[in-house]
Amino acid sequence: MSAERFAALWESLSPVGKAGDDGGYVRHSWTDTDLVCREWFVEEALDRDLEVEIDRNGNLWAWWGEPEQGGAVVTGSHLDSVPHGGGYDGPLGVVSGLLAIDRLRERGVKPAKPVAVVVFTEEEGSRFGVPCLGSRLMTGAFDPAKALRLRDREGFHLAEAIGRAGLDPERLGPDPERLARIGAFVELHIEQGRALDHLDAPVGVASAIWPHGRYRFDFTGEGNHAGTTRMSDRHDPMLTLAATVLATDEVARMHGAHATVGRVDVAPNATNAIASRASAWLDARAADGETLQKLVDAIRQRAERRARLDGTQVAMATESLTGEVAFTGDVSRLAALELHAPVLPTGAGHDAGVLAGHVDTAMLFVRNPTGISHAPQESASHADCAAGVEKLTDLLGRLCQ
Ligand code: HGY
Ligand code: MN
Ligand code: MN
Repeated sequence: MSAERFAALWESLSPVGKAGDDGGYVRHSWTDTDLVCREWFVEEALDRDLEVEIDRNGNLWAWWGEPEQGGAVVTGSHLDSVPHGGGYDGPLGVVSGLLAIDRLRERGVKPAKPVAVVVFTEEEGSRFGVPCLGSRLMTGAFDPAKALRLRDREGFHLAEAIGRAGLDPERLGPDPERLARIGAFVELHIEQGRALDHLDAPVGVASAIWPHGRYRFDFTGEGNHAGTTRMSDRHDPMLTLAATVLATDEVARMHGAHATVGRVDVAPNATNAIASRASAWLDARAADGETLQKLVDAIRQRAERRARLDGTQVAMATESLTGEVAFTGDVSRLAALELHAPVLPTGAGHDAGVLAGHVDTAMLFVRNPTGISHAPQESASHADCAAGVEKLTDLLGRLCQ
């Protein structure tokens, strides 16, 4: 696969959802932009004589062979992005999956098992707040009734959003039959770090995904006039929020973990009013579950201690929690042995992490020279992307024959 050939397919999708002059992408699930991305996928799949279907949770599947046969070798990823994210996180796995099918055919591979490319919906959780929602619903890892009540920042319910796309919200839920038909899942993804750059390797194999959780902190205080309220009379939730953000940074460093507050919401959010309430979302990740729990407990305790000082109240709710994923199955071992590529862990979550609990799963990473992700500066050379397609083709070829 040449870099030029990879670029040809890549550039047929890359203009979709590019937002503003920062070069970032805004591709949120079930929006018009997402529907254009989904149409792009369907067209590319039909151009390859693949059978396209949308499952009860809105995930898209493009089949080479009959799914009913079982033991399917599935690859793919997601097309949604974080707000103003990079263009490779997700789409690289989908484009590479389509090109790997082209390459398998060119190599004369006659699969003994069905092969599919999947697009999981709402992987980033950027619109409805739960990451890997499509794969979690399929595997029964998330309650469909709870999912229907999820709302985006404009108050739109998931049920309305998927209904608008023609799906029946009542059908949302576990899909054990579909899951049972998958023999192996391989997700190719841009590396969200610089390990491969440091190792001077274009492609790597995942060893593990760190456990990670998302938590919502709600701080309540006393709204009042910014100009007439004495400092000693205030109960300002912004102070408790600010102390919690600083504690997050300090505690994460002490635990050798990664913890971030990247999203806040303040009311009434007025220049001349002391906030009455504020919310902050914590993204916390650590190399093991015990460290993650200690990290989050320590942050919560620091928030509660500061709240007593400020005369405010704080409440923390867990929005999602994903345990550690170790890629130790046959498919990962095969990848590590046959692809002659370095093996490395990641702190980023993926649908592969959700499927790993049910199906023999592996992940391949493609070098990201900036190491940046979830931001417009995310990048990968098309030569490395082409190398990723070849390695993915190698692995899928071994798995489907
Ligand atoms: O947040 C993550 O780790 C993933 O990119 N959704
Ligand atoms: Mn991501
Ligand atoms: Mn991703």
